[in-house]
Amino acid sequence: MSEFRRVLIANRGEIALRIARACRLLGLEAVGIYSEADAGLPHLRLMAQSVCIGPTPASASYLDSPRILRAAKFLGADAIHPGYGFLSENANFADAVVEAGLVFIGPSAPIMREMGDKIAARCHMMRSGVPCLPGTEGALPQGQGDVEKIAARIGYPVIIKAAAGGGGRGMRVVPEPGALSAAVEAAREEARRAFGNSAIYMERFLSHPRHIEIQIIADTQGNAVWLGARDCSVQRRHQKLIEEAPVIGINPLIIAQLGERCAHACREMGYVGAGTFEFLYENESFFFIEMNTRLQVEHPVTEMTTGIDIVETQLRVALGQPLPFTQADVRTNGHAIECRITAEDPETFIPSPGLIHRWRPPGGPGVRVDTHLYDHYLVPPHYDSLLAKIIVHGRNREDALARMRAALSETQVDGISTTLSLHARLMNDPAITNGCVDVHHLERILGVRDV
Ligand code: MV4
Repeated sequence: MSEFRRVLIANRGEIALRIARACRLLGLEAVGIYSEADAGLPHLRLMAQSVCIGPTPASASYLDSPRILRAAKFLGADAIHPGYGFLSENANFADAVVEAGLVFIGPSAPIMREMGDKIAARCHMMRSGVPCLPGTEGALPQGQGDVEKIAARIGYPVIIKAAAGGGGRGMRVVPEPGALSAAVEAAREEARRAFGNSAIYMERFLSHPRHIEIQIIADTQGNAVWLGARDCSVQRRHQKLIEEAPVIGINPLIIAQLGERCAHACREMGYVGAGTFEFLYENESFFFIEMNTRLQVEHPVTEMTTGIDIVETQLRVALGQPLPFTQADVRTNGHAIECRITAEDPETFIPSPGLIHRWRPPGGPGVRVDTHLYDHYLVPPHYDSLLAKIIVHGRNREDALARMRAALSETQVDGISTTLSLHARLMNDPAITNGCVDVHHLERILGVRDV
């Protein structure tokens, strides 16, 4: 029923290569698509076959669902892996894939749709026993009096978020009652314009949280396990720069309890595939904010600490195989850190596409590089600026930091600006080396404000 042999990888860059490798590992054929800007990329050599699906803009290529489905038919694919970004969390795409008689490598479309609606996701988690912030039960009602009562019950400061938002889009902090009605009206209007859905909700605002997330994976037999937690607090404008596993400075028993609740929620909803529960952590408490129904950029730190190949496991569960491990088999070993090297100015973060004359990746014990780069690679200006993920694993956090410093100092990207030098600086930042920074730390040390 869910058997497949040929997987269309509906993505580009490092993650397309990562998924192609996992396909090969399992004896599956990977087939690829590329836009005009990406013609001739070497990762396509790992594909049994690939086709150009359209012009450079993502809207006419990597985001064009009908074109991707036509390419899948043409290439004889019987499954589609969406990677991250692009169509990976688009429930209508997942529906269309299944409608076309193909396997979508991810959870079912209804679950994607429910988790994509941040109000529905929050309500679902409250019912499942996953801790949530004090806030609205469902959508914020229309009446001004009701809204004021709700905010007073939650307690100021509050934050207003769009149901169709997520990832930091469409949020508004309200510090005191006098600012409430204007913020609610503005948030509704903005949500309607940006997402075509004016539904908004309200939560207690946390001013200095850490961003902690739990990786889960589940099969079609009703097994779900959590694979540890990651700390992704080092970010700027909702773009993560550094991620690590395990999480330090929080009682592992509390994290295990949280992980169990996430796995339980997955069993309850019949979740299949990889997923991530995102939490804010402040004053010794965890609060659910969002669930991601896709493979994430930072999955390697979990792979390095658990020894589990998450992409291989995604393919296995999509094939209908049971998880090849139980919760008791999952142990975390040592410490892993990932630095995202992007084609951006290390101070202004202005994108810096262009020709890379020379690419010298780092190596050595405990060093992994996930990248699609090669000498003379031309970074196109049209897509996200991720060039390479440098991931290190060490016996402990100190050891991992030392390995990352060495790996960064060895890495060479000539021809364009990259964030390599910023990462080298961050690996010597006392707050980061001590650990436990909050989500505003990076902007604080860079001297700018977000939110
Ligand atoms: C919050 C918050 C404080 N309080 N919610 C931003 C991304 C989106 N996933 C949720 N976000 C936040 N939600 C409450 N109730 C602060 C943030 C936030 C943030 C969260 C995670 C990682 C980085 C962040 C940067 C700024 C704000």
